Amino acid sequence: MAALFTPFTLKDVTLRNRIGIPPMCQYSAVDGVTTDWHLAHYTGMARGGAGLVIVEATAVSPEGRITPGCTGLWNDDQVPGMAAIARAMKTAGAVAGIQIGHAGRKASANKPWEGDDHIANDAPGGWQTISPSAIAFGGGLPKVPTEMSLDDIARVKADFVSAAERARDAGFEWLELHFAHGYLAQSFFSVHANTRTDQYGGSAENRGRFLLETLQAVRAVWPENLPLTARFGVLEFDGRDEETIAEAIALVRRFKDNGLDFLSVSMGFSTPDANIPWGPAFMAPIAARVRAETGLPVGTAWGMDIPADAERSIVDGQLDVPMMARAHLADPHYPFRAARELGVPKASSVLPDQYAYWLARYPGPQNGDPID
Ligand code: 8CM
Repeated sequence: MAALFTPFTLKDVTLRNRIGIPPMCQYSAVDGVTTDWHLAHYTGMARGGAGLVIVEATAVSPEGRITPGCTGLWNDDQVPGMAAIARAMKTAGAVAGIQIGHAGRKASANKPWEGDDHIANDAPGGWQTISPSAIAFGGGLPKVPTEMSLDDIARVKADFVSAAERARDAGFEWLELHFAHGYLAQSFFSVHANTRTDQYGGSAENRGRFLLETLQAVRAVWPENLPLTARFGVLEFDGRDEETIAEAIALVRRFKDNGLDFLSVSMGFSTPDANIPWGPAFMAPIAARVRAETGLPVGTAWGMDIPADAERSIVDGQLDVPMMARAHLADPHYPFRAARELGVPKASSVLPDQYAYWLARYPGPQNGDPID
């Protein structure tokens, strides 16, 4: 049996295989409330056979949305739509995950296909952003954020807790804290974004404080028997990566000591000047180092789409859950394709009976063998 199609258990949750779908924003919500688009999108991917499907970056407060079309869990009206999505994904056999986050200085932007740039504060969808320090990201995101006060920091941590409670009430079983990609939490950790001189800036310990305190606060309300995870950028590809990785690994050890169960290893995206070595499975060795030096199970997205690469990452002990994002946009039944490529017997059995039976039932068109 291919390792990619072996189960993975974390706390009381078992993924039917190692295929994870990381969060992918759909920019299709209205006032943070999901629409028919989301229900069909997530249900379709769950029916495709993945073990874990993580719902897109969902804002803990209105000003924490990346775009005005992002989903939210800052009020109770947003729960029923998310509950329907979690239910449908579980019925399809996937573990229902969700990422909660705050976009910080990258918030208040247009949809990627409508510019991907900041919306002026006085235009519809524009709002004043917040961040650890009053430093703009740059490029197409030039708005200078307001430096957060200690009250702001306490409020956002409380917003994470409320959103986690709503995610729990909606029936999600895997919670991912968004500590990556240059959004608010990553900005606290990053020297590119944080020049504070109080207890939330300066040393690596201080720059990690917001992340650690948020994790601790969420752990107190997230059920002990369910995985609490984070996506965290452990390097920036900015020329000082060895230092950043060492600081990040020290922080991840503290996350683990405070109840983190799994890390989705990613990049910081805190500077527009990063030099990212895109390529097949390029993050896998970095994730493997985090796994080896922290003892936490890990996943990573980014270039994991080739089934043989994903398989090797598990066999070689680099990753526990490789994540494939855009591969599932191209083909929501990607796990079926991966199973066929890896020679899994009765590959169609990774799909629901409603599909699998018919794929195996009749001779296929090419050589007379059934499609699986
Ligand atoms: C969009 C494109 C690419 C990314 C992203 C997003 C949105 C949120 C995020 O990451 O965390 O890597």
